[in-house]
Amino acid sequence: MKSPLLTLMLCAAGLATGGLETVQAAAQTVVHSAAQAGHSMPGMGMPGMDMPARPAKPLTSSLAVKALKLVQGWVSAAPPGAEELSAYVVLSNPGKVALTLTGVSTPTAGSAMLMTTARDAAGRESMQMTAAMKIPAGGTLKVLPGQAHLMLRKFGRQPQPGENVSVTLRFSDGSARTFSLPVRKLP
Ligand SMILES: [Cu+2]
Repeated sequence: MKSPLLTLMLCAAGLATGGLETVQAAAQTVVHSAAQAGHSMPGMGMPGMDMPARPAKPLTSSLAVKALKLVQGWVSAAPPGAEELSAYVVLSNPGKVALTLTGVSTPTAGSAMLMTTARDAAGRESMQMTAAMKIPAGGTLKVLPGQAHLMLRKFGRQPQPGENVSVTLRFSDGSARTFSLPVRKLP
């Protein structure tokens, strides 16, 4: 693990092919037992991983963050009983200043985190929590299936297809932007 913040997560697909070997050394290994639509992380008690449901401070956006464009964004509907949902966004940054996404929160879920996804040569998928995602000046950040996701956990009531989820993204310049993302069923 590169940082104590990073927690290696392994999907069920990886387990089926013996993927556990690759993560034995990780202090905090979490098994994703559900399909891609929703992650189930039984017994997940990792202090410090969770973000508060609502930011403590009023939200303000810098000009650079205000200029960000949401190219696309949605929340993947999960099967009944799933404890987690993935949200996806594509953000383009028309400005001359690079921005860094540092956090996510939503009133819909008790906690949320940024995660990257990687697939190894054997096709095993693993996920890692990450503290930052860069949006280059004049560039685009793609938080899309197979690359990354915003993981939302701890629902009072699971959001359903057709509903919208308000998702607040926070940035390293202290700014935040809130987007309303539709809940979509997986194809
Ligand atoms: Cu995940």
